[in-house]
This record gives sequence, C-alpha cells and structure tokens, in this order.
Amino acid sequence: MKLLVTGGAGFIGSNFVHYVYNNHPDVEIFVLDKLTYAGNKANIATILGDRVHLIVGDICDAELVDQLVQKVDAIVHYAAESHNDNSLQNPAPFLHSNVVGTYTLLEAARKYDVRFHHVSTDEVYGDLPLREDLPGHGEGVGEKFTTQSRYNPSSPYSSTKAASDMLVHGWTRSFGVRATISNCSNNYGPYQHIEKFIPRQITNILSGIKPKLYGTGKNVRDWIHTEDHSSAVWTILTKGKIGETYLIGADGEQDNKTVLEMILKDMGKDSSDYEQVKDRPGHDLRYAIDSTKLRKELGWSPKFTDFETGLKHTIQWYTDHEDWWQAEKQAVEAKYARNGQ
Ligand code: NAD
Ligand code: TDX
Repeated sequence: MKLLVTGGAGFIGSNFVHYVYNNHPDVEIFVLDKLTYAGNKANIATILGDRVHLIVGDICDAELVDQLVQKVDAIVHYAAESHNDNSLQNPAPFLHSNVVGTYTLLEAARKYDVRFHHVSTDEVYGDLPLREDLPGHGEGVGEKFTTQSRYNPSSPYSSTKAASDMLVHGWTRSFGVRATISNCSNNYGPYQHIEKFIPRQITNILSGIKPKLYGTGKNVRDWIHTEDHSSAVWTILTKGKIGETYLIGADGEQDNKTVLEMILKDMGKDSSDYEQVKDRPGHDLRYAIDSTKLRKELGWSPKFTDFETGLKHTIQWYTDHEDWWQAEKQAVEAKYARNGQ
C-alpha cells in the first residue's frame, strides 16, 4: 500500500508515520508537509529512506497535490494549523490550511478516486458542562460527545476544523469520495510542540520557569496517548465503513489543575509551584469522548489506559530530548508573555 500522510512531520502525524513504519512493513509512506513552525523534519529523520519520503510543500498547492495523489492508494490527512491560542491571534492561516487545504486534497481524491481519511478533533462539538454541574454528576445522556452531538465550535481553530469536516461530508455524498472522518480528543506524547499545555509545563520546569495555568484550571480535557490515536486511525483506514465518522478517545478525563499538579509532583516540585495567568477567551470547559462505536464496530481499544504512567513517559521524553525543543523555548515563552500568559 502507498499512503500519502499530510502533516506527517508534525506531532500526531509523525507519530502515525512511526507507527505505520514499525507495524506495517508493506506500506510506503509519502509525507507532504509544509514544515511550518510546528513541523520538524527531525521528527521522522531516522526513518526517511526507501519506505518513508518527505515532500516539503503546501496542501493548498493543487499541482503538487495532484502529482502525489495519483501515486497513492490512500490519503491520511493530518496537516492543519492546530493551536487554539494562535487562532485567536491570527485566524488567517487556519482558513488557508484547514479549509482550503482540505478542499484541495478532496478535489484530488475525487479526481483520482483515492481513499481519504480525515483526521479531526472533538472540539468541533464545542464543550460540555463540567460534571459537577450536571445532574447525577453526568452519568447520563449528553455526558460525552457521540457522533450524534451537534457541531458547535468555539474558536477560529475549531470552526475551521468543523468546516473541513463538512467539506468531507459534502464530497462524500455528492461526488462519492471514499472518505471516513475521525474526531479525537486531546493527544499527549513525544514530539508535541512546546506551545501546547503538557509540553509547555514540562519544559518550563526544565527551564526554571514557573508553569502557567489558564484561569483556575477547572477545564477538563480527555487525554489519549498519541500512539493510541495512531492505532485507531489505522483501524479506521483499513476497517472503517465509507461515509462514517468515528470518535476516538481513551476515557482520560482530567482537569488542567490536576494534570499540572501531577507534572510538578513527578518532576520533584511542590504541587503549588505554578502561576495562574490570564484565561483563554472562549475557553471550552470540558471535552469527553464516547468511543463505543469504534470499539464495538471495529474492535479498537487503547493500550495506554493509565494516564499518569503515559505522562511519566512523556516527561522523560522531554527531559531526554532537550536538543529537540531548547532552541524554540525562549521565543515561545516571549510570545505567551506578550499576551499576558
Ligand atoms: P501540529 O501543529 O503538531 O502539526 C501540524 C503539521 O501540519 C505540521 O507538521 C505542519 O508543518 C503541517 N502543516 C500545517 N499547515 C500545512 C499546509 N498548509 N501544508 C502542509 N503541511 C502543513 O498538529 P497536531 O497536534 O499534530 O495535529 C495534527 C492533526 O490532528 C490536526 O488536523 C489536528 O486538528 C488533529 N487533532 C489534534 C489533536 C491534538 O490533541 N493535538 C486532537 C485531535 C485532532
Ligand atoms: O499554558 C497553558 N496553560 C493552560 O492552562 C496552555 C498552553 C494551555 N492551558 C490549558 C488550555 C486548555 O484547557 O490547557 C488545556 C489544553 O490546552 P492546549 O494544549 O492548547 O490544547 P486544547 O486547546 O485543548 O486543544 C488540543 O486538543 C484538541 C489541540 O491543541 C488541538 O489541536 C486538538 O484539536
């Protein structure tokens, strides 16, 4: 099988490329990545060669996309602008990469009748109330997102991802593009950019900077190890039903304050040794995924079921790979500081 993986030099895309390289030796992978600030050739450098190729380019470049799509059996589409905070400062690149980029790929998939898997996010559904504010602490209908949940995105990032999902629906129904969609919860693990919550706090501590918690830290995220996301995407790509959406999650709900306290404790610091900073405007309260459909219909299950163990591995990875993040640290923190965060 020949696969085109867009955004395969970013966090989740590069983990997927490693996953396929390690588990499916019969697959040849073409990574198309623009190498934006979030893309890093180093993420896949050790496996580039006969089976993994990197093409540096933009998914909005229709001519380049055409050349690549006609060579492959399937497209797995990860490339996107992915950070909510950046989308609040400047939404324009999110419209370009997330909407026009997805459109460009869909047109090529349509032209060459190539299987298309679209990687999306649970944030398209907006947010859920905190469990403490639900009757019976949320043991009922509406407690988690399902494929029946209403699209209700909150930020420029999530609204452009929602738009991209809608394009996939339209191209599937009207043009018969053989597509599936997955909406996954918050990933953690190696190669995540240090602008994101968990790596930012780990690398702050390693740099002697106090971790920064937005608001009171009551917001809940549903954490999944990125390797489990990879196995889920592979399962959907190979066993999923065309036209279907699958929600990916590993029952990993944690509030931000608890996660930060775990990181501080694991790194030998006092659990109160952090600063509360300005909250994110429009900050989603809680995400939670019901992945029953994926588990029951396609037989998928996550391997990293203990969040604290996965978090420890992640802390160790950033500790061991200072050369991977050190050069960018100062600029990332300066950008946050300008925004009071
Ligand atoms: P990331 O920002 O780490 O990586 C994105 C990659 O896409 C980078 O390598 C970047 O260079 C590339 N890219 C961006 N615009 C491009 C363009 N126009 N052309 C070619 N390449 C381009 O993002 P991530 O966290 O790895 O997320 C990957 C995908 O997974 C995104 O679609 C995101 O919406 C989705 N997702 C992320 C999470 C999460 O927790 N991070 C959860 C669910 C879904
Ligand atoms: O310094 C911080 N302090 C803090 O409290 C940062 C960077 C974040 N936060 C909070 C905001 C969120 O409640 O931590 C939580 C996680 O923040 P992010 O890492 O920015 O992730 P989130 O906004 O939840 O979105 C992520 O998950 C869904 C990914 O970035 C998206 O690409 C994905 O779709």
